[in-house]
Amino acid sequence: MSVLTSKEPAEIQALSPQTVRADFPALDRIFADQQRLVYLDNAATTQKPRAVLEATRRYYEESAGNVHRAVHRLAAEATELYEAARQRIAKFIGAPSTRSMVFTHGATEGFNLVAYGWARKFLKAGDEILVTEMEHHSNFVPWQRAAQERGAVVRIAPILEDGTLDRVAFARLLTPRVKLVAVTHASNVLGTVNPVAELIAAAHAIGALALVDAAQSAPHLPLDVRALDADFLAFSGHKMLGPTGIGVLYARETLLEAMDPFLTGGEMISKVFDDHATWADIPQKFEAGTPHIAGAIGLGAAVDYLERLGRERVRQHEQQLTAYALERLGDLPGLRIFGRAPERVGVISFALDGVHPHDVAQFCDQTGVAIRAGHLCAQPLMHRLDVPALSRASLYLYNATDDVDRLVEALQAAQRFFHAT
Ligand code: C6P
Repeated sequence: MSVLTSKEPAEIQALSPQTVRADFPALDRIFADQQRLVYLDNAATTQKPRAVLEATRRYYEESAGNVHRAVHRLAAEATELYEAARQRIAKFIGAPSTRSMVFTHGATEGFNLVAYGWARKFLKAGDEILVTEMEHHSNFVPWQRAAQERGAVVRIAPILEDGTLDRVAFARLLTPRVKLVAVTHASNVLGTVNPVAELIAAAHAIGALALVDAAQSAPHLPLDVRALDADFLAFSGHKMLGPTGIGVLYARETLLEAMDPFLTGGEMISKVFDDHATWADIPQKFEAGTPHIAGAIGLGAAVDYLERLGRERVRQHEQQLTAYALERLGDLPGLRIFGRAPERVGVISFALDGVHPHDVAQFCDQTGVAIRAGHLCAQPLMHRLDVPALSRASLYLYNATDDVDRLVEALQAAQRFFHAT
């Protein structure tokens, strides 16, 4: 894999997205009149580099045993690969130990696990959970359900016009009744990066725990759970070059030990009697049944790939490209961008005057440009923005200015087409 533009020392070399593209077979696909695919739906899921495809293929071809069970060679190899992946991913997010790292099927399962294992066990009537108006349904509905069952209340901190969190309102809502602050690190609609370290410190100051939705940050920003002082943090592998169906919940060991299991069955028990059972040590207590072994191995390879590229370099590239995209899209008459936070990731949601967001996405697709449209799994935010849906382009490390130019051309063509008809 060669991803650097020159022979300068690694720390000062810029990422070369054109070179990086060669690692992603899907990006070779040709659509629409011999145009190469321009993939701008990275907030939904990313493409996979050969290193990840190879790692999962090798597991299935050579080491397809189950983990933590049999003594035969394939089972031992599978266990070794699975646990080695856990170790590398733990290091990637600065987790103090692998005991604090639960493999899940994705960010969504992570939040549900905490909602079942912690909230349903520890919340009392009148307690509050504080979220923000920019949460994805995954970091919202599980708290709604847990609160309804426990007689607790979900409070929603509003956003400001530029798409940043209203810190004054957040501080006002952060009363001693709040037992959990559940906040997204980066918004999948507005691109806003929240000051999570400060929000976590504020939560801790009133005795609440803090959970971070890192689904849109782990792929794009350097992340350190210890520096953030997060109590819980969850993300998905498929949005960071890894396979679908695998994700991670990080939680403080003491919390995982105190929590109830989420799913029960094989692998998560210590002893089973006729009338009750006891639980395995963490993190196995939360990994019932056969896990997504190939997924974990693939995510380990994705993390290695991101580290080889350098997360600072990825961040820098995306910041430059986002600035370029905002400028180019901002120049289009009749296009309105939602979210103007100064600290942001490369997620750009917009509305095109007089054209339904789904038609925009469909039109772009016909030119070989993949973007997403819809409520973006954030209906409370859509209500706040007073729109039924939005179109969204989201960037990643293999995107470059030529991709943004193709998007702009597609949008200009869409405007001509829909305004003529
Ligand atoms: N957002 C998007 O197109 P899962 O589906 O479990 O991998 O991730 C859920 C999730 C949680 N939080 C945030 C901030 C997210 O963006 C997502 C997934 C995708 O925006 C699919 S709706």
